[in-house]
Amino acid sequence: MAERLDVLIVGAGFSGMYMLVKCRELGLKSHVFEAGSGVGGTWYWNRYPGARVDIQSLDYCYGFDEQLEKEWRWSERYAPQPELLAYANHVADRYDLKKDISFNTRVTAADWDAGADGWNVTLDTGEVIAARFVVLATGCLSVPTDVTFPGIEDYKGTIYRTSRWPHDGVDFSGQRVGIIGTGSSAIQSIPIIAESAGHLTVFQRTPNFSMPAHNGPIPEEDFQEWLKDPRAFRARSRYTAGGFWNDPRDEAIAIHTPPQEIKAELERRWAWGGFRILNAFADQAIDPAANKIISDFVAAKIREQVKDPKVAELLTPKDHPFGTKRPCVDTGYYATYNRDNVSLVDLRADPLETFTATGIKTKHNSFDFDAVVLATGFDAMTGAIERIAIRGRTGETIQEHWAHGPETYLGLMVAGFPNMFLITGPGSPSVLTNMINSIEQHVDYVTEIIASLNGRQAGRIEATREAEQTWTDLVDQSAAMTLFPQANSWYMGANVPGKPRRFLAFTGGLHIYSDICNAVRDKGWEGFTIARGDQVLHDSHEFTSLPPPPDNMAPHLMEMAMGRVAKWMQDHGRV
Ligand code: NA7
Repeated sequence: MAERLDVLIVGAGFSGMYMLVKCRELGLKSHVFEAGSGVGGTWYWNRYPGARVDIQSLDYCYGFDEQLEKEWRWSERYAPQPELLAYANHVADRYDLKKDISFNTRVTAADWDAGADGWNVTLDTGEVIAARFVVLATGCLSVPTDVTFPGIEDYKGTIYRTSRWPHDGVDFSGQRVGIIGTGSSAIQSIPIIAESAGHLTVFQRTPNFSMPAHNGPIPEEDFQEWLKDPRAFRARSRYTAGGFWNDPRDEAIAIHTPPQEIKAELERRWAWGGFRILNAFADQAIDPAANKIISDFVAAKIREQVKDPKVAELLTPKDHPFGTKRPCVDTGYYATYNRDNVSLVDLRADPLETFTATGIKTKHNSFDFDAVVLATGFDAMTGAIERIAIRGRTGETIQEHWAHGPETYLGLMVAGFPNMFLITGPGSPSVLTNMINSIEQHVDYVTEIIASLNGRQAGRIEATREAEQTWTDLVDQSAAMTLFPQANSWYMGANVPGKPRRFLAFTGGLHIYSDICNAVRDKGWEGFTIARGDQVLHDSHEFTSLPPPPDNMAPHLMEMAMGRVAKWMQDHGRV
């Protein structure tokens, strides 16, 4: 590729594909590099049995083209991985995207070239490509953690990772199978593996909360309702905290609600299924007393589903408030422990000591397995970005810049790294939301930035350090006012040894975040420096575009829930 690109996009998941669509609209010369052999990102890699989306499919799909929306019909409320991958390929073919994607190609480095106002990007083929803009559409949960276990190299059976599942599937019929981990990937795959395995042994270090999906075909009346006005449906779900319609009750306070009313509301949401229970009460994510009410309700539901009280107790989370680790959405998870061919090992009481040639030895037991599944999670949010050797304008690397945890402006740009955009990066709402709505918001916004630069013949844009620090402080303080930091979660970087602890997402919600981004734009891109060569065209150091609190906010919630943003604004003299 001899000619310099306008935009080099890393990753052909939902972010990278939509970025390519938008770049073409602007007439930009753009190209995508993708490590996998196909499009789809998360849905390309995670092919484990039972893999499916945990946001409803009518929400979890692109909304940028009404025709695309109307021509695709999801088979289930929560689409399975093969269908999501088919959808990704449908989109790629419909917009003829693959001709501008290089597959099986990994980006290994990116170096800022000051003389050219652009990047030199190195591929694993050794080729170096010049590009004016780099868009890191690298995914939030795309790099598995490097978890390893003593003796694993001696094990003679087969090891599978949920996040790198064989493309032609795995037949566990009659086999003795072990699985390590009880996060979402394990909770989705355990019921399916148990159906065919001779015996399945689950190694659990920490139990998670999980809610039933009540999956099945999309009820016809829901689909007809959606069909009446998909635009309105989309607009409504985009302008919510989570980027999907979840029946939010912003003024209902659990600690002020009579117990029978709480129970009725939680039962209603449990019967509906999935994440609906996350929005039952406005104080549940911020007040420990309110959260305990919800945690106790879900714990009782776990006990109802598991026949053996000892197993039920082991499966009940006690170390973190409900919702502070991403809860799971399952189909038959807890009932699977009622099967004769499934057993649970509590690694807290019986720690894993080593793999052996034939299986796993714990402190008190040893197990023989034909296969072991590792469902041990991801180096979230920063993992994929930090695995690229990115060197910015001052010679600083991204790892150096993020030595104390990621710092970004709006989760979109990093000071010292001009013309480099992150899609759903750390410091944006990202993993706390429906990723597709967040992706579309980010990509649309990046496109606006590029169009604006082109309109004024500018060569580059960079977040200022002041704006980055203010935004990072807001992200930190917003998280600190919730219960999220109380969990040792991947949201906090706690699952990767040595990773700095910092809450990785903006807790203010996608709606507030979008308002902030729009205000930044309307103030002429505040917090950014825009330049051409040595000439500075625009220099707005401070970030001030904080929104007023929502109108319907109850006064006593001002320091709670969304009001934490308002509180931060007051503390910083910005209102
Ligand atoms: P998660 O949610 O990070 O789960 C990983 C699981 O693996 C979790 O139960 C961990 O226990 C366990 N784990 C990790 N390392 C070990 C070791 N060394 N020993 C025993 N157990 C271990 O990843 P998932 O892939 O399930 O889900 C990721 C997201 O994808 C999910 O939230 C959805 O958004 C979709 P721990 O809790 O650390 O004690």
